[in-house]
Amino acid sequence: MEYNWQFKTVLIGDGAVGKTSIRRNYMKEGFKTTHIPTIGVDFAKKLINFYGEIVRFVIWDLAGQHSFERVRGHYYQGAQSIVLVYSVMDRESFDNASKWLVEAYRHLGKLPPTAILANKVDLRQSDSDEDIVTTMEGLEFVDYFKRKLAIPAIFRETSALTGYNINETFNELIRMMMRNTEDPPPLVTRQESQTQEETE
Ligand SMILES: Nc1nc2c(ncn2[C@@H]2O[C@H](COP(=O)(O)OP(=O)(O)O)[C@@H](O)[C@H]2O)c(=O)[nH]1
Ligand SMILES: [Mg+2]
Repeated sequence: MEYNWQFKTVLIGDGAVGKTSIRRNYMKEGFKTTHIPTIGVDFAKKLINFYGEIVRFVIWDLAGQHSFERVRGHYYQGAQSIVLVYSVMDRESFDNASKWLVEAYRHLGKLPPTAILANKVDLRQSDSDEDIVTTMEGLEFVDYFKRKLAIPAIFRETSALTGYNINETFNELIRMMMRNTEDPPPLVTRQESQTQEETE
């Protein structure tokens, strides 16, 4: 099948924050996942009918953090967007978020459109005693980062368990990548109510 857009996005963030779960929730049926053992990466691809535009969307996902040291160059190469995930239940993963952005910057130079996701918000109510990362902290971090690096970034609180904000995030990211592409094909905007998905 023909497509007029091709986008690669990379998932980054500490282990166990929910990167793979987010990818799985978004991709559901229709996506084909391929494991590349030599570089420790799963990549999943899908053709998406995005308001009449056919998009080949590829998401790279580390299969086990340990192999990352060897592959980071490959991993980042050609990424048109970044999804940085931390868990609101794991403060260390939030504290490490800026390190991940610095690393992405080192490999990509100017950063592409970036989604910063505060995941596992479904667990927030249940453990009120814990040191849970607040919405305000997330917003402040993303504001600071946007001002400092002048890149298009969005902040969303998500749950890979319930699917909260998952489709919305990737739709917004595709929109940002389209806007960020030089000499894009003409974008036909149909009614912005629904995204249809098709298998490759
Ligand atoms: N309650 C809840 N659990 C989640 C969520 N996202 C991931 N998990 C769980 O957290 C663990 C790590 O998730 P995984 O996707 O493997 O994290 P990764 O290492 O970042 O890819 C798994 O047990 C998931 O089921 C979420 O949004 N809510
Ligand atoms: Mg994973």
